[in-house]
Amino acid sequence: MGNGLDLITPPGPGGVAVLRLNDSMRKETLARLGLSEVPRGTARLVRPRSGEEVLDEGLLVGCPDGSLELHVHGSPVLVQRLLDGAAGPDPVEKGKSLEALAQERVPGAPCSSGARLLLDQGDGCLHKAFEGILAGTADGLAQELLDHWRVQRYWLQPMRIVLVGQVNAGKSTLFNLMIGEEHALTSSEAGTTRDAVLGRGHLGPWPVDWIDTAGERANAPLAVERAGQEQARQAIGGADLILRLVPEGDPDSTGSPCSAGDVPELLIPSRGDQSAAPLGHRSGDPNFFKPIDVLADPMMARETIRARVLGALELPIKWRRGSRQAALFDEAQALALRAWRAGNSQPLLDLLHI
Ligand SMILES: Nc1nc2c(ncn2[C@@H]2O[C@H](COP(=O)(O)OP(=O)(O)O)[C@@H](O)[C@H]2O)c(=O)[nH]1
Ligand SMILES: [Mg+2]
Repeated sequence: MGNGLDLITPPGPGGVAVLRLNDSMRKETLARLGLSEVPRGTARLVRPRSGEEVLDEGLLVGCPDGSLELHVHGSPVLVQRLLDGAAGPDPVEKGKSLEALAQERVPGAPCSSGARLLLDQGDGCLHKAFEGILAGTADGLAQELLDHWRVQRYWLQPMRIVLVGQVNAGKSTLFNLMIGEEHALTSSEAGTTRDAVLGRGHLGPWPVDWIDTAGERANAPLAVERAGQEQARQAIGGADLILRLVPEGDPDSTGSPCSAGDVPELLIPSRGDQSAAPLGHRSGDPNFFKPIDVLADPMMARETIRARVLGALELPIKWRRGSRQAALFDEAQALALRAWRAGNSQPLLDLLHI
């Protein structure tokens, strides 16, 4: 089998890696990575996948000569995952043990808790647990693994929170606060943030990828700003939560131009300095609290966001995992356990290559 993707930037760590799609396998490669064509001379923000897992956010570029290029972050681990993903069958089908799968994901873990979890499974903890479950000697363990997966999966795949709201709602100011550095351009000039910007932060024990988006202005005057809004809609597709900032005193700020599907949305009143009448009273919505004021009281704003986001995702404020404890590390494992509970052991047997 040929390569679906060729790396055309030098191998090794780099800011950006460029992968060219092999023309003869273009259709299969796009399908394997969960992507679709882009017209010649255009580019689109995309999230290539390996099975259920989103590998990265990058650009799919339709080059003037008709070829397609994928521009992604230049980590060697990521590039290898993309090359593997484009090459075809997933690792389970290739016959890798659970231990090997866990070990190879350690370098890509987004936090030390995730890396430790993977190291334990690399030592065989999950394998033993699955054997016990299949043998009927591990009462309650399947439920415990599933309960923990709901929470611990964010140690392996940071939660993605997209900031949306009208222009000047304070999205970029909050984004900078949550990632702890000046990153996104903030300005009172409406329409300053034109691209979706991604930054890593933490909420309690959980790594978070924050995505700052262009504001929502109907009839945005510049094509580049409209393109930014399109990026926002795409970013929402794979998000765990939409955080909508609603500036105080904004009469029609509860409209929802972004189509969110089943992604939960959290409303946070923002720019508390502007309020004449608190929005919470006006809307009658019990979910509205005192607005945050990121400039006047950043600590309180951070604390409010942490409490409300963790609450919305039903996550605990603190979480400790016992050492050498079995844990799921892939959605396919959760699916296999659910199938087992429904009376079908085959997916679980497949994971153990029995
Ligand atoms: N007083 C006050 N000003 C804010 C707050 N958040 C943002 N701003 C200001 O509002 C303007 C727009 O903020 P920005 O973050 O760029 O909004 P965005 O368009 O939603 O990204 C900037 O001048 C910010 O300094 C806040 O909580 N309080
Ligand atoms: Mg902005």
